[in-house]
Amino acid sequence: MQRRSPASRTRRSLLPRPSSPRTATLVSLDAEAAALRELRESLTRNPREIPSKYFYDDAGSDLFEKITELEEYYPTRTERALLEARASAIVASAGGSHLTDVVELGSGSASKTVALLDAAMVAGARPRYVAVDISPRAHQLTREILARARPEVPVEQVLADYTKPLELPRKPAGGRRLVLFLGGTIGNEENDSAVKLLSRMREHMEPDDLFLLGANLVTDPAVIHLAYNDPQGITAAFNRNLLRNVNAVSGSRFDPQAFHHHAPYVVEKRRIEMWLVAREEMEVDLGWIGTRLKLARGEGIRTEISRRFHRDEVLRLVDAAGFTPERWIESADARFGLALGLARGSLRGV
Ligand code: SAH
Ligand code: AVI
Repeated sequence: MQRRSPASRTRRSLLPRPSSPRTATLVSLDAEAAALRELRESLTRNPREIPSKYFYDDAGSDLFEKITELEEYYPTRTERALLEARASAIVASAGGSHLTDVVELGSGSASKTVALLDAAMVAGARPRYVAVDISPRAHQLTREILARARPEVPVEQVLADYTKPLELPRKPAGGRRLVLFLGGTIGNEENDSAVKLLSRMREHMEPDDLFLLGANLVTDPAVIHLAYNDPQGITAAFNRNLLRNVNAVSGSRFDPQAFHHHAPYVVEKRRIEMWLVAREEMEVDLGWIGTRLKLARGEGIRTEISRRFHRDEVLRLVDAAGFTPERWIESADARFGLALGLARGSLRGV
């Protein structure tokens, strides 16, 4: 239970104190004010929520990388294998030697993207890679991975929240752009915001540029459940760490250990829901969010949805966002799919 009033602290800056060993994932002072409003609004919603982008402070990005290496977490290796097997076909659809620009949203460490950059170079293209991510740590991992693996590829990094209006480096004239949204991250959005997000991506593309979307597919509920309930507790640590980031961003005083990780697969909604559930009744000082949060024992805060799709749902999303579905690539175990969409001239379907 946290009871110190925010008034007893000096509110000099919303940025973490210089001595703080943690990095809050905020981009600007405007973003700080917006984050406090967003947290207040989401924490007072029914059910209470914290947006999943708050997972990704430095520690959260490192924990996510650990998750991707877990035996139980199948999506990353499944998508990696698909990308490696089909990279040259994807690059051919994206313009082959005319491909000048690979842009990735929520790029993380970008370790899977290397296969596509390689295929582009084999096709005779010399693409620039533009990585967009909210996490400075993810960008650092990308720099390390690409400097080691493909030092010849020029890399530009955009530290930004892709749910907000986004400025990207201009596409080189006359070239083709390939936009990537991988990892199944689209499944972290409800339908309306998924279409909105993909439509925003379409705005950064010209007709005939290619969009590649990775999506988790409906499969055995037990397999899905285990992927978010690993016995090592890495996903639980990732979930609780979100509260540390929220504390750093907002001056709130959540005690992560006072919550347990709860991640059921909700069959009828075809999605994992990640929750942090209060072990005891508590009242949390929300710092600069400007209020206190009362939670009953057993009351939860939802931190993420992770949807599983049927192929046609993915293709409908792609179409609704202004892309003509061009190709569908699915893993042999039917757990993961890649949809390729060509940017349409008119935005039919939006
Ligand atoms: N695409 C990578 C990483 C997936 S994890 C992969 O497939 O492994 C999700 C990534 O998206 C994280 O790196 C996180 O920092 C980033 N992210 C989440 N929400 C974001 C947002 N609103 N804006 C920008 N990046 C975001
Ligand atoms: C980034 N996103 C696609 C991951 C997922 O599986 O929904 C985040 C994650 N949450 C728990 N484990 C991984």
